[in-house]
Amino acid sequence: MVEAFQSIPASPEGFRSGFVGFVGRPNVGKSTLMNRLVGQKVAITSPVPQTTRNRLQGILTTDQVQYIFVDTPGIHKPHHELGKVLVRNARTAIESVDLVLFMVDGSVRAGGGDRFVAELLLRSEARVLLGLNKLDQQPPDLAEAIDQSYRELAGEKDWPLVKFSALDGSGCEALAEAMYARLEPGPYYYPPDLVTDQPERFIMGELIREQILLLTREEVPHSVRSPLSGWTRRRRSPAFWPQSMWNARPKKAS
Ligand SMILES: Nc1nc2c(ncn2[C@@H]2O[C@H](COP(=O)(O)OP(=O)(O)O)[C@@H](O)[C@H]2O)c(=O)[nH]1
Ligand SMILES: [Mg+2]
Repeated sequence: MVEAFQSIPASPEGFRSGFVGFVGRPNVGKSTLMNRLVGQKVAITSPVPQTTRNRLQGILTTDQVQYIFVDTPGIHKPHHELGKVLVRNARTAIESVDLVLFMVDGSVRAGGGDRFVAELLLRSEARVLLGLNKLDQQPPDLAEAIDQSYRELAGEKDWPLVKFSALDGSGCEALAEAMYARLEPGPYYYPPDLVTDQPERFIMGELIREQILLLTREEVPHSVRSPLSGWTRRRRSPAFWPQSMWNARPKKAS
């Protein structure tokens, strides 16, 4: 890892780079989009909200640009301790990126959750792109009304609207171009071949956590973690076998 960072080349003339924060209420498809753009699974996704706990960066480098996508935990009104931490992390993310992709679920109209996020963004200095995801599920007869419900969230500000589907990839190239247009000239922040800032060990732990969340639903708290103490690579098989079991932090007395 250290060696990799020592070998970051100088970026070519006219190269652009920047940090793009994916911000939005839970379940709009932030992690799915991250995986789609990076071209590999680096973020875990699930139909259950609040899967993303850590700030995870996915990296896409082309000849012209290096995007560092910051997958933030879904923002929603905090009802408990973990929720408050998630919102605080998302706020920090908003302030520390070059561009915010405010992601919404384009298959339904804007709701209270989206309004809560929009208000956070309106109170910040962030440069915002409004990203309408799940285009594959947008009913054509309601498209105009749905789009309008999200445009209204911007109030006085004129956030450009981009429509796409992270699931089937439609519109994702246009989205990448819209992001490119809003980034400044800059260096390689990471080696060009890196797809995430997280070590392999973390990604593997996350993939295990994803399966636990998928298979157990109600029975396991969302604070479940799966730290790996190590793994063994099996000969003639790409599979890794984790050597530790998942655990969950004990609940704080409320
Ligand atoms: N139909 C459809 N489903 C999507 C799309 N993007 C994400 N999803 C689904 O929405 C759910 C939540 O996605 P996820 O990426 O975990 O959302 P996050 O909480 O914002 O990170 C998952 O079941 C995804 O498969 C899309 O473009 N179209
Ligand atoms: Mg997520």
